[in-house]
Amino acid sequence: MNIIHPQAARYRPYADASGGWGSAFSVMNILWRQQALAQAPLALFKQNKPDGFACVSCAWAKPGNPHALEFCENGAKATAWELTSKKTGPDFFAQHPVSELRNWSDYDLERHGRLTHPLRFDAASGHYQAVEWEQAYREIGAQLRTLAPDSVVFYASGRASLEASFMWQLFARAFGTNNLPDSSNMCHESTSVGLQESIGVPVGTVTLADFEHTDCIFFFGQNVGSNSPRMLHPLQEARKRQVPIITFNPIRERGLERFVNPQSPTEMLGPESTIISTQYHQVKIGGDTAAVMGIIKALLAMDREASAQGRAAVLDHAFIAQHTEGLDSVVAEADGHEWAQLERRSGLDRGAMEAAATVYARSDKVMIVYGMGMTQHRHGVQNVQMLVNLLLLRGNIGKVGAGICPVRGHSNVQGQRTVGITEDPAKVPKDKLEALFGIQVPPHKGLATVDACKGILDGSVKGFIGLGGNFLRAVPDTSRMEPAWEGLSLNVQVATKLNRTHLFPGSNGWLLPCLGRIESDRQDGVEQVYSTEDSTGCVRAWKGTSTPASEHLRAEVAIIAALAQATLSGAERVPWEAWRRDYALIRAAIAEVYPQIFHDMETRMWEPGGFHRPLGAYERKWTTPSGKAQFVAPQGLDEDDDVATSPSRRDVLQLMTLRSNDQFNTTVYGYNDRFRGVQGTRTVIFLNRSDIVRFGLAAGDWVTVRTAIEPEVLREVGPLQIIAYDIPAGCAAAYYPECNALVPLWHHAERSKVPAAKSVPVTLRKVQPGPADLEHALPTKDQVA
Ligand SMILES: Nc1nc2c(c(=O)[nH]1)N[C@H]1C(S)=C(S)[C@@H](COP(=O)(O)OP(=O)(O)OC[C@H]3O[C@@H](n4cnc5c(=O)[nH]c(N)nc54)[C@H](O)[C@@H]3O)O[C@H]1N2
Ligand SMILES: Nc1nc2c(c(=O)[nH]1)N[C@H]1C(S)=C(S)[C@@H](COP(=O)(O)OP(=O)(O)OC[C@H]3O[C@@H](n4cnc5c(=O)[nH]c(N)nc54)[C@H](O)[C@@H]3O)O[C@H]1N2
Ligand SMILES: [Mo]
Repeated sequence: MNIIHPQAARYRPYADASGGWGSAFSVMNILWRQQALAQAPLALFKQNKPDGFACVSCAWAKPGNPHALEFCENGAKATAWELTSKKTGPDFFAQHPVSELRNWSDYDLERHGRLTHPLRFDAASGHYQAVEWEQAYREIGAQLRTLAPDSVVFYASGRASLEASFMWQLFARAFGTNNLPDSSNMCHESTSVGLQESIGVPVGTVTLADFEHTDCIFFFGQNVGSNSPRMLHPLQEARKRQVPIITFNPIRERGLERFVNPQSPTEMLGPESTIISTQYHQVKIGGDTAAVMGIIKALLAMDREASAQGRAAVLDHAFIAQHTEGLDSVVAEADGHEWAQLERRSGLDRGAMEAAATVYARSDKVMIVYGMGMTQHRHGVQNVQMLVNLLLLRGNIGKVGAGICPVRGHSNVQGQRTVGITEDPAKVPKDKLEALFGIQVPPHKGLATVDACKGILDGSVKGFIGLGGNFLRAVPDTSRMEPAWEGLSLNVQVATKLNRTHLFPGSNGWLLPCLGRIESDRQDGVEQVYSTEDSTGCVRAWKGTSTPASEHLRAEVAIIAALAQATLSGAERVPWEAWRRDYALIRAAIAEVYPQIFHDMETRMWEPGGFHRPLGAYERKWTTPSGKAQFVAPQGLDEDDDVATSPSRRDVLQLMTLRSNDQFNTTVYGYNDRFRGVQGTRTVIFLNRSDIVRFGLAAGDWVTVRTAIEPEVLREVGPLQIIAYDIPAGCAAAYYPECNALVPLWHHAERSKVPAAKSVPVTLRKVQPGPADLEHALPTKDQVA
């Protein structure tokens, strides 16, 4: 069953800038609703500060010299959500059987508050019941030992600290498997694959300091106002220096248009807002490869003309000759496409692409920021590589103020990969791990997210342990995954809040409640600190300060140590218990395994802003097989091979699944998407006016949405209410995770296997929602307050 609670939409285009009073009200509102006023306001002063905690929301860099209040609207919501005084304890579970909770919305499940006790699912009664920690560890360990190592999946969601993550991968490998999927498999794996091949590093090359020196910023498919709002401050500063910002996005995201700094009294009281984007190009969904090809075509034309007229070159030929390889293939592609073709594929006119090229050519230091609008496509890796191609043309990598800037999702998702969470044993220092810890790293690849899902579907995966996350709700193909998930013989979830994944416990389901990162972590009475790596490769230390939600909570490090001890034979040489008592010992081990990155970590992690991990590309040392940065020609301009086979089908729209301004992934804070003008609902679909009319529909009508590929499998979501929106014809948008049932598991990016959640071919069917549906249609007061 795909859980969806239709609610009638109220829609009024948002007239204000992002930030501003709307943002301040929204923060106050959630503090109130979550009954978080006891701890959260104080905690907010510690957020992203040297003596405080790393925001549990996004991965954007935290400056070394923070503002008095270094947080954004959505970071404050995340803090309130974690520090809520509401509890979901044993009495809650005694009252509500799991079968009943399956009818609850994501919002209702999480807003009930923090999990307080370790719980085991009791199949006979259908309820979760409280157990003692020691019993949980013992029984989980015993059950794990009965399973073949490669039939167990160790998932990590990208929040856990470097310390916990390092222990996690060691636990999995000591157990005998590389089955280490993490949330980046649904997120920036296209980046890891694409950048590694193009410039020899799997991560971005831009740091916060680059924003102070850049003279042009491109934005592709990233919604800064909702998903990394703290970045609006450096953007605003850049705009004050007249730095042009050129955006490519199918919809006009408010945060990319105008911003009022909610922490500036003069801006809050005055009429001024900062215009963020100086050019805004509403590219078609999946049209970016064509758009960038158009920019490159225009640059080549300018360069040829300059050369013919004896003027200074437009391309950086010296850089290209010394540092790169493969330009010819890209030039051939650009020459091989007519403008009309590029216009049709991108949805932009030639003038728009030339305008972007002109500003690009005028600027010495250009950076490109991008997000899920690029990576979550069938050609997600190619999209990323096209951006690198554009940067390389004028030497915009390895130069202050320039570079590539993927905006990572979770606060430590990048760091988890750095300390070994990956399914590919070739990416970890196998010899060191084996010599230091007396383990055998399995030589064969393990399962990443999509393959783990396949294993769950075909029954070969039998055990699943999740370190955070709401896996079952975040992955594609909900309607096929949920029943298959029940076939798991062991299902262990380490979590802070109840979510839908927990409601499919299988025969042995465990729910282990952990401390959040904002909470003070004391082991045997001694305060512990932890570390993370942000989106710009900066590693730094943090400390939780608030009183834990329950005395029964355990730290993630402690849970992993205990599970490992209960499961493994003890023949390996991992000092689990000593590590639990003193996290500095874990950091020492990390530094021993990865000395180049983490040497002297214990002192360097306290430097203002943290220390930056060394990156070859930053210094123009290209760790690619050729020793050069690689231009990579795209295979074609088509967004999606699945749909390209049926160009005659004009009833098919490309659907992107988006986050609202009131959610963190599958955590739904509320039902307002303020910047997009939607109030009181998430069951909407944004459509272009011509498409609405063409299909004989009207704004306000209800439709079901059906996946238009693989017709033998029915994938359908609805009813959703139509909002007429400023979105290119042929494109549609609706919310994630409600629409995940529409994404076929196999519909993922080539090579990176990131689910193509931003381009799902769909058709619409008008429906009249019946009275049963409308029972849920009126949002409760609480939801819209
Ligand atoms: N408050 C908050 N912050 C978050 C999160 C959250 O849910 N809430 N999630 C975190 C995580 S894990 C991640 S990965 C990031 C996600 O942050 P984003 O990368 O911003 O992800 P999305 O919200 O999915 O939005 C993607 C943007 O891409 C655009 N887009 C879609 N398709 C295309 C396309 O084909 N071309 C172009 N050019 N644009 C396109 C959409 O219109 C949208 O603006 O944010 C992190 N931060
Ligand atoms: N259709 C579609 N699907 C998508 C996406 C999309 O854009 N469209 N985006 C994808 C992306 S980019 C991502 S990253 C995924 C992520 O999707 P999710 O798995 O939803 O990510 P989380 O925010 O990690 O999961 C939330 C849960 O983590 C638990 N949690 C919170 N804090 C902690 C903590 O400190 N420790 C522990 N152990 N648990 C904690 C809580 O129980 C909470 O319910 O979704 C992906 N799925
Ligand atoms: Mo993500």
